[in-house]
This record gives sequence, structure tokens and C-alpha cells, in this order.
Amino acid sequence: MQTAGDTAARVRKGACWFCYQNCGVEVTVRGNDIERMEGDASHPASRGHLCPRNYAWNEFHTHPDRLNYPQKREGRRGEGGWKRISWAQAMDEIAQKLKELKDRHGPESVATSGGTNRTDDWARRRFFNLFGSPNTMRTHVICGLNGFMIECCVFGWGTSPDLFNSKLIVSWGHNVGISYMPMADKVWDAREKGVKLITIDPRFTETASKSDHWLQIRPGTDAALALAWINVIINEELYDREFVEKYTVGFDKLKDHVRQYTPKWAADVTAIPEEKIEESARLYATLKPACILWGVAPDHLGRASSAFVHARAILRAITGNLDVEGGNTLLGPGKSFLTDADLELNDRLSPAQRRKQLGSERFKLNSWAGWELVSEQTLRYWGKTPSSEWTAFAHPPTVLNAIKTGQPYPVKALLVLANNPLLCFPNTRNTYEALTSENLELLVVMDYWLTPTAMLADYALPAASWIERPVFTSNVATNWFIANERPVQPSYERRTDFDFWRELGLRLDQQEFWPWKSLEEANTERIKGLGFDSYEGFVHERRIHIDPQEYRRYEKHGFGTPSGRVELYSTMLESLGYPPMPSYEEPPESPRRSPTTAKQYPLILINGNFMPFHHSELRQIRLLRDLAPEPIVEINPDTAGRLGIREGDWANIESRRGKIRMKVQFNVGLDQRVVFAQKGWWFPERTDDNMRGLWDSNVNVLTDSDPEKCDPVTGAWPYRALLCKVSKAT
Ligand SMILES: Nc1nc2c(c(=O)[nH]1)N[C@H]1C(S)=C(S)[C@@H](COP(=O)(O)OP(=O)(O)OC[C@H]3O[C@@H](n4cnc5c(=O)[nH]c(N)nc54)[C@H](O)[C@@H]3O)O[C@H]1N2
Ligand SMILES: Nc1nc2c(c(=O)[nH]1)N[C@H]1C(S)=C(S)[C@@H](COP(=O)(O)OP(=O)(O)OC[C@H]3O[C@@H](n4cnc5c(=O)[nH]c(N)nc54)[C@H](O)[C@@H]3O)O[C@H]1N2
Ligand code: SF4
Ligand SMILES: [Mo]
Repeated sequence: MQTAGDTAARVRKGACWFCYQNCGVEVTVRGNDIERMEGDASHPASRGHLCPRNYAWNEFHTHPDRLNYPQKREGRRGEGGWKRISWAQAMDEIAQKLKELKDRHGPESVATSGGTNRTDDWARRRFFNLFGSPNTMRTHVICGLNGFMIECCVFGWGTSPDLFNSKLIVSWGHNVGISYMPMADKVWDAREKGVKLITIDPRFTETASKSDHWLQIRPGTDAALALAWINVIINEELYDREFVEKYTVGFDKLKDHVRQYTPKWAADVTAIPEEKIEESARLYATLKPACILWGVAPDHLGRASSAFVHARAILRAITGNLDVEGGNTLLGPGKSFLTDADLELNDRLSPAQRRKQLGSERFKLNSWAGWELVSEQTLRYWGKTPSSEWTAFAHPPTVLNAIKTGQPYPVKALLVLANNPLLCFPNTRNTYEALTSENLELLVVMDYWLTPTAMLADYALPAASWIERPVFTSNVATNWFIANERPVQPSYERRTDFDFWRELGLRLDQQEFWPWKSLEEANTERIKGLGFDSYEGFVHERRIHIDPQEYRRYEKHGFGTPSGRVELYSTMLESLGYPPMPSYEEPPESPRRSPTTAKQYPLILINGNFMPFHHSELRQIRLLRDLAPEPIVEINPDTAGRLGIREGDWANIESRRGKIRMKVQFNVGLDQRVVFAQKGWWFPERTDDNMRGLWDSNVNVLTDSDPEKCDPVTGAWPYRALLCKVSKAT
């Protein structure tokens, strides 16, 4: 810790969290001032590499628009009037209101929302479990954790790709070259050494350009391709016979089930030629070991999501690529340190309150009910549960509906931390109506900026960033963590999310559960089992901890499922009332499923990441904005030609939900029926508009949150493969 008057320069080992890659940084500080930040060559994962986002740290850290003090709304919601108040006043008033709502409507009337992995979110869940509300919503269910839970049902834990030892890497609905830059270097290195790469993407991406095979798939039909791969692998007897016989159940049922999914059928559905489907299936089954990388695209298909994720799990297993060196491994939870699950106090939330989780009656797997089913197995097999904050959520569209309608019960307060729902949740109109509803008595937003969501808040609170807190890198699927220091203490009155939950807890009878005054103290508790009594000592001496890993753990211990084997026919999914094997379903709004809508909206809308932005963030940062000043929609030039649109024109993009404008860029690597629109656009510089241009170019104005379109198993909602039309804007 620094003390006042401490002026010697020192180097702190921090980690960037402009995205969850958490690349290591060496930060030279004097007192509480930063002199320099550079890539940390001693960081075990990033080894000194940084992406362009990191270079904007200074502009971000010192930007005049940063929220630096707690603000309380003056005037009507969204009118833009603010009054600076103290933290003590903000926390006292918020705590008082929560108490009152709990007494009046029950603890479940208080909800929280969070986005992707950005901060120490076990603290959020700890607070909510103690407070008694099951209504924590996250975007994790459309971002990998649906797959984690399905894999738990099939083989007892979620997989991680062991790509350094693979001979073949499949990048499925993933653009590692843009999204996971530090990992991309490793993939390109592997390519140099002769490792083969297959990319499955409707668009010719950075990753596709470096691949041996690019399968240009019709958006949303990934499950058809995966099921056809299973069909080929079984019919041509390319599966791992010994593994299947010894370690799986349900193979014969699977064999019968996939008979319908021939390559010919899949060619018609996916628009990938039959020979390419067969050839790629053979390659995946024979060039071993092979791993399939996780990609977010198939999680964004609403009703069509879980069948793909389920089929992908089966592919990993029947080819014998499961839990082997170079395949997709089952690392299990961390055992020798405290995981997020260990800090959440999950047993404090009563069964009766868990059952009230909104949406959980319908979308069971990523809810408390699914978590309990999975935890019964993981406790037996691994000795730990998965983190509920990563896997068990209230269903956001259902919560937003409950705010608007008071049904099935009233939701009166929403605490938004590390999330920008107006930009990132589907169907912005619906989200906006909920956040501006008179039924919502309290809206708290903690962020770095006055985002459009924060503009609607009753209290807008200033968050401390990764530059001002100790980053503890870990995730629910893995048995390792990397510890990083806090480079400097928070400037102004910025605070960490942990501070927020703790301060609230202290005011709401949770004193005994918040013994740690800082994240360093909490993190010291996490690593006590490793023989370290100081977190900073660990950072300097060890930085990374990995629990011992064995490949092929199943040879000794079987799998963490009811039968102890890979359940190709999943009894766990069946017990929740879901199909035990995956079946193809068209995306919820597609030319085939919705031909009438398709007459009016003939094009298929997709999204994906682009540099240098991360979701809706960093549009304020000049250094980055100069690289991507305007929102872009990519269209095939022939399609544009037919619509009378030239490159550089502005175009309207319209769906059944709404209309936005973007600037046109041609892309010959895009199917003529497909349109790629950038996500996350708002315009912080638009001070003439309180909502900062929220409605102009935000792709989620076009997407859908209708529960009918959501995945029945997990509740995942659709962002991609929806129908739209494009016209020249005047
Ligand atoms: N149409 C469409 N929509 C999508 C997607 C898509 O591909 N297409 N992608 C989806 C996916 S995969 C995800 S994960 C979600 C992401 O959804 P979000 O996570 O909500 O996205 P962000 O824009 O990163 O918003 C995070 C907000 O938190 C703030 N913030 C960052 N770090 C912290 C912190 O440590 N503490 C606090 N209090 N605030 C912080 C940022 O300033 C920002 O305003 O979006 C989803 N939305
Ligand atoms: N630069 C940047 N990096 C990020 C983020 C960011 O916002 N910006 N967000 C982070 C987060 S939270 C996440 S979840 C990850 C996601 O990282 P990725 O998995 O790489 O996600 P995307 O780039 O959104 O989508 C991957 C690819 O899916 C393709 N695609 C679209 N529709 C379909 C389809 O129907 N089927 C198939 N097979 N492919 C389709 C798109 O063309 C795109 O190239 O990235 C993380 N890293
Ligand atoms: S990839 Fe870029 S933004 Fe993400 S952690 Fe690394 S340096 Fe930061
Ligand atoms: Mo995500």
C-alpha cells in the first residue's frame, strides 16, 4: 500500500480489464500518479502483449466526462438534472429504500443486472443471497454459460480448449483474430507449425482469412451442421469406438436420432456444399487431437441456441477429443483456493426464494433449479458447486416485463452495475419502457460514464476501474487464477463494485458477512490455502496458481453425471423436461420459419465484434474513436447495387422492432442475403440529446426479446440471424 508523501517510483503488476483477457501491465507509479504503463513480459498469459485498446488507458483514466462523484437525479427521470451528493448519503438512501421495498413487496422486488465478466461479481451474488432476492440477471446466459451448463449435463463440467497441443482447431462462430487478441497470437503460431484451422462463419473474417477451411454457413443454422457432422462421424465409423463403448451411454439412441440429419439435408439448410460438410466432419474426427473453440455466435440464436451447444458437446465426446491433451479438457473447479462459488454464500438463499426467480419456471437450466441439479453431481464428483453468479439467473426479458406489468409480481428496484442494458440487451424499446416505467421506484447505475442507461438513473455512482483495483483473473470453468496488483488507489470518489455491495450489506444487517475492508483483504482470504498470508506477496512471488491437472480423469473417476459416463442421451436435461438429445430448429425469425415476414424483411442480420471497441464502451476515447468514427453496416456489393446504395452512403436498417442508420461498407465476403451491423453504438458527444443518440444506430433497436423466441432450455435470446431490410437513407 502507498502512503501519503511516498514519492519513490515503483512498478506495480496490474492487469487490463478493457476486456476479460486481462493482459498483464507494468504500471510505473509515483505516489498515486501513473508515469507509465506497458505490457508485462512476466505475465504468464499475455507475456507483454497488449491490444490497441490498452494504449488509451490515460485518456480513459483522466477523461473529463468520467463519473467521479455520486450523483442524485433532479427533476424527472432522464431529464438530465443531477446533484452531487456524498457516498454516505447515496448509500444510506439506497439502503433505506431497499429495506422499505423488502418490507412492502418482499426481497424479490429488488433485482440487479450485470453484463459480461468485468469485476469481482461474487460480491453481487453474496449481497443478493443474503438480502434474499433470486433476481440477479446477467448476460452470461448468451455468453458461454449456457454451454457450460449443457456440458455439465452431458459430461459433468464445462470444457476448455487445450489448443497448444491440438493438431486441428475449429473456430466455430468465433473470431479469435478480433475478439481474443492474446489468444489469436497463439493460434497463428500454431498455424505456422502446421496445425490446421477450420472456421465456420457466414462472413470472411480475420480468422477465416488464416484458415485452411472456411465454411460459409447460413446464419443460425449451426445446429444443422453439427448434427450432420455427428451423422457422418457415426455412419462412417469415425468415432472413437473404445471411448464410446467404455465411457458413454445412449450411443444407440443417438445413432438412430441423427439418421435424419444427413449431409444432403444439412447442405440444403446451411447453404454449405454437401462435400464440404463431409470433408470437414472427417477432418475433425480423424486429425486428432482436435479442439473446438467456444464462439459466442451460436449462443445468440434464441430458440436455435441450445441444440447447437448440445451437439457440440456430443461431438467433443464421441470423437474421443474430450479431456485429452490437445482436445477440450475438463479442468474442474479450483480446489486449493476459494472460487467465486465459495464466496457467494449460496446456501443462504432459501429454496422458497430460489423458486421465485423470474423466468425460472420456463427457462430452467440456467436458473437456480438447473444449478441445484448440476451442483448435486459436481459436489459429488468435484467437491464443489459451480458459481451461481456465473450460471443461475433471472431471465432479463422476464424481469423487464415484470417491472412494466407488475406480473407475476412487482419488481420495484434495479441495481445496474457493469452493464449497459439499453445498448446490450435485446429490443431497446422494451428495455427503455421498463427503465422509465413508473413502477420502477429505484434505478441505481454504477459505471465509469453517464451512459444512456445511467442517464435514466435515480443515483449514478462512480466506478473505480482496473487501474484502481486489484484484478483477480479466474472463471467458473477453470482450476487456475492469476493475481494482479492494484496499480493506484481510486481517484476522486470512484469506488469498486465490491465496495458498493459491502457498504450496502453493512447497512442491511449483513455486517458479519463482510469482514474484509478491501479487495486485497478478500483476495488474501481466497488464497490462504496456498500458504500465502498476503495477496501482494502472492502477486510478486507467484502471480499464477494452477491446481494439478490430469488428462483423461475419467479413466479413474468416470464422469460427474448420474450414470458416471458421458450421457449422449442426457437424463439430466430429460429430468428438467427437455429433450435428452439435440434436434434441429430453425432460428426464431428466418426466411424458412417466417416466410411472410421475410417478404417484407428479406435480409438476414448478424453482428460480431470489431476493433477497437468492446461492446458499447470507449466511444468517448478520441484515440480509439478516430480509428472507428462511425457505425458501419457491411453489405455485399451486389445486394447494395440492387438497392441503389453505394459504399459510404448511409443506410436505414429496419426490422419488425425498429429502424436505425449506419454507414455502408462493402464486403464481398458476405453472402448476398446477409447484412453485418456493428453493435453497441451510441454517441457520448451528442450533448444535445439526453439519451446520447441511443436510437440512431444501436443494433439492439432491431433485435428481439420475445420469450417465445428465446431458447426453451436456457432462455438465451436472439441477437443474430433475425430478419431485416435495408434502404438508402436520405
Ligand atoms: N446485438 C448484440 N447485442 C449484444 C451482443 C451482440 O453480439 N450483438 N453481445 C452480447 C454479449 S456477448 C455480451 S457479454 C453483452 C455485454 O453487455 P455489457 O457488459 O452490458 O456491455 P458493455 O457495453 O461492456 O457495458 C458494460 C458497462 O459497464 C461499465 N463498466 C465496465 N467495467 C466496469 C466495472 O468494473 N464496474 C462498473 N460498475 N462498471 C463497469 C462500462 O463503462 C459499460 O457502460 O452484450 C450483449 N449484447
Ligand atoms: N473487440 C472486441 N473483443 C471482444 C468483445 C467486444 O465487444 N469487442 N467482447 C467480448 C465478449 S463479451 C465476447 S462474448 C467475445 C465474443 O467473441 P466471438 O465469439 O469472436 O464473437 P463475435 O465476434 O461477436 O462473433 C463471432 C463471429 O460470429 C459470426 N456469426 C454471426 N452470426 C453467426 C451464425 O449464425 N453462425 C456462425 N457460425 N457465426 C456467426 C460473426 O460474423 C463473427 O465473426 O468477445 C470478447 N472480446
Ligand atoms: S486484449 Fe486488449 S483490452 Fe483486452 S485485456 Fe488485453 S490489452 Fe486489454
Ligand atoms: Mo459476451
